[in-house]
Amino acid sequence: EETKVAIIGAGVAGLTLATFLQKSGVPCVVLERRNRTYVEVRQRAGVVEARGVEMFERWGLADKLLAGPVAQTIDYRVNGVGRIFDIGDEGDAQSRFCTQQMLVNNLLRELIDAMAGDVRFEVADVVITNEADRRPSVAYSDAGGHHEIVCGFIVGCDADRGVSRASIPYGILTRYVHEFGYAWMAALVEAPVTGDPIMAVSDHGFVGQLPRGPQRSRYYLQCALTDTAEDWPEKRIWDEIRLRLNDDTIQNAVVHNIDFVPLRSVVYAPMQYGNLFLTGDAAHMVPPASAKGMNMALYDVDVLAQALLDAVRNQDRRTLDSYTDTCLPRIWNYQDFAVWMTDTMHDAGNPAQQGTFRQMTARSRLNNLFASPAAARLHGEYQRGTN
Ligand code: RFL
Repeated sequence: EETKVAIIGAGVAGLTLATFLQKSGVPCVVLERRNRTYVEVRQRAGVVEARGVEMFERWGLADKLLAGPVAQTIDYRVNGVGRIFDIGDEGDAQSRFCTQQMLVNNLLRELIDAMAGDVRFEVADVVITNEADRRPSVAYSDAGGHHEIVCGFIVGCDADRGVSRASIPYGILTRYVHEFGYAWMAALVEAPVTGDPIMAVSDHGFVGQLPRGPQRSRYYLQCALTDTAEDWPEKRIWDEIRLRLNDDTIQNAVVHNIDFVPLRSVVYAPMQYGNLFLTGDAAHMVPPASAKGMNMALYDVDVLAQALLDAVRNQDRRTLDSYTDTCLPRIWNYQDFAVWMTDTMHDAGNPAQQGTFRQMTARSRLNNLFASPAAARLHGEYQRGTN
């Protein structure tokens, strides 16, 4: 069996790439280890930044894939006192509300149901062959047996624990990592965001509340790296939310699930080896405080899809060869933004975290967003993903 591009992983990166290629007439196959339902119900990010919206518009897919407008504001609170930051638009596209789950579902519908794209679920034992003197290929097994697909290019969209990055020989990649030393407890609850999305620092630690649909929101609470579900019974979740937001009027609501996310930043470089290319979480991760992980994955896909089109249509590999060099400067820029957001939101809160000196400088930094038009403008650019 043959195809042009074999894509490992049907997350947001793999499905977006496959949809762009399929729409452009480039044959591709997506291999996913989970079943379709699992992929459909996985919930994470909430907003496609303005740059991502512009990208989907350029590929002619924005209205098919993205939902409507979202608040272009963030309520930054310190010990319960909020100030509304306006992300602004400066004439470019506006970010749109579109949970990752909604985007993935729309991509699946568009790619599989509307365009007859080839996505194979529940595959196992994916083995990548990517050697200079052989045609690239991907072998896998499923309920029907063992299969091999010979291809021109392989794209690893299988996130941090996938097989793609692991297939690259030792010594080729450099891993750059920063551990923040704390985690987030993420709770999906049956209560909407009633005002603006909230990012709140307090003497008791960080709490954020972000929209996840008309009825739901996601609360994030700073916690210890060692915390487990046993440390967070429902009563404690709501007590801590009221305490950190300094708001006794918040009512308990249904908690659908909780998750623990260690805050960590990682970059692997280069993002390519031979005919294998890495995108999204397979190549880099940022802490969710930045709300950039999915958006950074979409950027990689935008660059790589165009480069693959050049290679397949025009036999011109130059943009493909410079894929890493094109992506890395922006990745480091948004890694820096993620560190800024994460440090500011946590240092400015609980002084036990980094000491009172760091608390005061972090609060000053946050204050600058409202005191300095230059600081506000840069922050708006990062939020929109346009710089
Ligand atoms: P995904 O979405 O994890 O998809 C990877 C896919 O690969 C499959 N896979 C394999 N398939 C075949 N063979 C194998 N050996 C395989 N190994 C893995 C997996 O089953 C899966 O289907 O990675 P991708 O496409 O790179 O997308 C990255 C984003 O999902 C991620 O960066 C974001 O979710 C990060 N993120 C957020 N990003 C934002 O832009 N804004 C946010 O507000 C935001 N909030 C979040 C987040 C991530 C979170 N978690 C769970 C870490 C909130 C949370 C809590």
